[in-house]
Amino acid sequence: MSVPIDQLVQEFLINGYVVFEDFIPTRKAEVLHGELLPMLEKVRARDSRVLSGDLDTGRGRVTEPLRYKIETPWRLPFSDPALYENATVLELLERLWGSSDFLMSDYISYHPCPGCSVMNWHRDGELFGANLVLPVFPALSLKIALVDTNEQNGSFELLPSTHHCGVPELSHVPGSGGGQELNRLIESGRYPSRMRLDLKRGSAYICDARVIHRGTPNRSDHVRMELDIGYHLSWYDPRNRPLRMAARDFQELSERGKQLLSRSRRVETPH
Ligand SMILES: O=C(O)CCC(=O)C(=O)O
Repeated sequence: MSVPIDQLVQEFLINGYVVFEDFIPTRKAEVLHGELLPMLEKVRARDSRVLSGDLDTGRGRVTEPLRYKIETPWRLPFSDPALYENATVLELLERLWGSSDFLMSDYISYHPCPGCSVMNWHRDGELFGANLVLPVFPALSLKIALVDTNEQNGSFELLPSTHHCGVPELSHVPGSGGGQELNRLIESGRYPSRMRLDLKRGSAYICDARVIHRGTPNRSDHVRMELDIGYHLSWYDPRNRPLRMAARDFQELSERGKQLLSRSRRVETPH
């Protein structure tokens, strides 16, 4: 984490992604992994496309065959400020967005399990209009690898710098199925910049939501688990379910934490 902030800003603006090596210690990643495994078992057992289950023990859904998404409960080890309030990450976001008026939008984890297949090439963030390209998308996620990621377990594959590409032919509304056309285009052409983000357990990355990317097949014997912490500029509505936390937990946050989580839903029992 000793890369100068100016360099991180430039790398992100040019490549559309940035990596934080050794973002958390391996041991911390192992503990998070261990907490999530039984939650994943519950979500897998239901195998429902509809979000279901108890937040504390495993609320989630299947997004594609053998790919699961789980909501993160606000309790330790997940509520550790080292995960969501990292000074370098917050400074990077502030520099990229030119504002400190941003919030945490959601907190989830992804679980591509052994046997899952390749995804369509797609974008997670829509273009706001044909040929209109904002320098940085107003919602960005910090993804923390909880296992080493590699070709065997289906690491994230991307076409760097494609967030700059606003031609309507490469647009689709995320989640609309329009990604099939984009997938056909990429699969039938020559794009030598194609690369994988192979990360060490505990390393993290942020990728602009418009970068063209996909998850690849998991041919290993283990889940390629990652935590995903979403941030967004306050004017942008990421249409996520608000984070739920006990009112007393909110009171214990730092001042910055209170600002980041100011749109969380305070409840008696968060489950
Ligand atoms: O498996 C991955 O890392 C990528 C997942 C992905 O592209 C998505 O959920 O939009």
